[in-house]
This record gives sequence, structure tokens and C-alpha cells, in this order.
Amino acid sequence: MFVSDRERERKAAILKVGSEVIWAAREFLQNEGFVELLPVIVAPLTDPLRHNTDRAVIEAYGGHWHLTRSMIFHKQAAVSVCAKIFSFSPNIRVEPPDWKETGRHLWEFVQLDLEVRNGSREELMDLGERFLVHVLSRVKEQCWAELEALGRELPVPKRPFPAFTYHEARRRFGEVFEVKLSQEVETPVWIIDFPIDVREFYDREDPKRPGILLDMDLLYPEGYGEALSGGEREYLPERIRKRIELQGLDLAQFQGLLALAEKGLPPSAGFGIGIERLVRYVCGLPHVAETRLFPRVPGELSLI
Ligand code: ASN
Repeated sequence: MFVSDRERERKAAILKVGSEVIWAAREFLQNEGFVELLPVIVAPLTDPLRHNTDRAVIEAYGGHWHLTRSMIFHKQAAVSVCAKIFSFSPNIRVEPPDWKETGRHLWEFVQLDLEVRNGSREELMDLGERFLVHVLSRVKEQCWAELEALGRELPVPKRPFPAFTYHEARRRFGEVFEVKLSQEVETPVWIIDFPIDVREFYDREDPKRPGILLDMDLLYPEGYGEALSGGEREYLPERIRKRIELQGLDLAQFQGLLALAEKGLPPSAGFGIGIERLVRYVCGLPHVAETRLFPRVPGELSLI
């Protein structure tokens, strides 16, 4: 699999850092009172996603089952049982083959997906900052030898991280603001208040500012791009129905979600943070594929 000892050692160092990231994440969330759920792999409905990801569907027992693209709806349902939940959730997103070049995409990846009953966006941003600082500090402590071998000097950022609204970011950094901002900043940076037409229907519209969502993305510095994405959620059935229709999606496809909402979904907020992207940033790697032993790179076949 690896031709030289050097390659093997490099991979072993990256995997050790990845393992420490997972331990540190669990430790942090357990101390915050979160309950870990086992991931959902197949379900009658999954995240619709706005970009053109191919559907991955299997047939079983006379029904169609989607491979999970994110656990968003399961998270919303789960917080009616436990107030704070998380899952290391494998996601399958059959992205276009040229996304291989972005350095940020695998078509099988894991996101740490979490949700908080009655949470607000601001509380989740605070949690996200503390989470990142904890994980980076812990990895620096435990994996200094591996980081040194990888030639990575990992800064631990100061809180609070700066925040731009979507419109501000576009005005100052242009249409590809995500790339530009991530390259220019020296600390992670928030983008908040996305307009309703650029995000999924489950991000909650601000009741006081129609057309603006109570959501957020966090970007890594040094050009590593998106770290996490999340927000407050639409939880009332009539609101969910309206938002599905606004996006021109088929209501019938979301029957299960609407039935749950009719019975009562709690208000909640949450986010998902890509583990391979986090490990890539921590190690300072050109491509997320390097963080996995068996990476699923868009457009590429694999031996095992
Ligand atoms: N995990 C994201 C969230 O919580 C959703 C996604 O991955 N598309 O908002």
C-alpha cells in the first residue's frame, strides 16, 4: 500500500493525530453533557442538499432507502429524547468527479453532527469555538511529535472569532468570498445570516428579518476553507412546508419529517463539523484524502 517507510510513517503520524482529534472531541462533548448516538446509515429520507450531488439509494424490503447525506432530520427528532446529542456520522455524497481537485471533498466522509434542544445560534457558536480550542490544544499536547514530523506549527486561536454577515463578506471579498476570506484571515472566522435562497430549507428564517437565516459557517484560516456549518432549525410544520415549497421540492418526499413535525419537534440548533477537514487543517495537508487510510476520492476507483 505504501512504497516507502517514509510514506508509511507519514500516514501513521496523520492517523495518530486523527485518532487524538476524535478522542478530544468526545471528551469535550461528554463534559458538556452530550449523549453520543450511533449513526444512521440508511433512511427513507435524508438531507436534500442544494448542490448537485447524485442520489445514492438502495432498495430493501420493498422500499427505497437513502444513504445518509447528513443526519439533520434524525438530529431534530433525537433532541426530543435527549437534550444534547452528537454522532460521528458517515455521509455518502456522490459528488462530481472534478471535485477531487478541491482538496476538501471525499464522497464518503465523517461529520461530527450535533444538536441542542432549545439551543440558539449564538450558544452553538460559543460551543463551536470552545470545541475547536479544546481539540487543537489537546492535539498539540498529545501529538507534538507527530505535528513536528509533519512540519506543522499549529496555532491555537483566541476567542471570540471574528464574524461577518454573508452580505458583508460578499461586499468585501467578492463572490468567492469563502476562498478569499479563508486565505486572508489568521484565525477561524464566522459567516452568519445567509440569505434564504442559498441554503437548505431546514435552517430557520429569522422571524424579525424575513429572508435572513439564523445560521452560520465557520471557515478555517490559511485557505483551508469551511470547517463547520449549522444553525437554528425550522421546527413548526407549517413553516417547514412553506420552506420546502419555496425551494420547489416535492412535499411528498418529506412526508416523514412533516409527520414528525405535526406530532411536535422541539426547537433546536446544531452544526456538523467534517472530521477529515479538521484533521487536514490540524496536520496542514493539501488534500483530505491524506487523512484516511481508505479514502473515497470523487471520480477515483479503489482496490479495497
Ligand atoms: N450537519 C449540517 C447541519 O447540522 C447539515 C449538513 O451537513 N448539510 O446543519
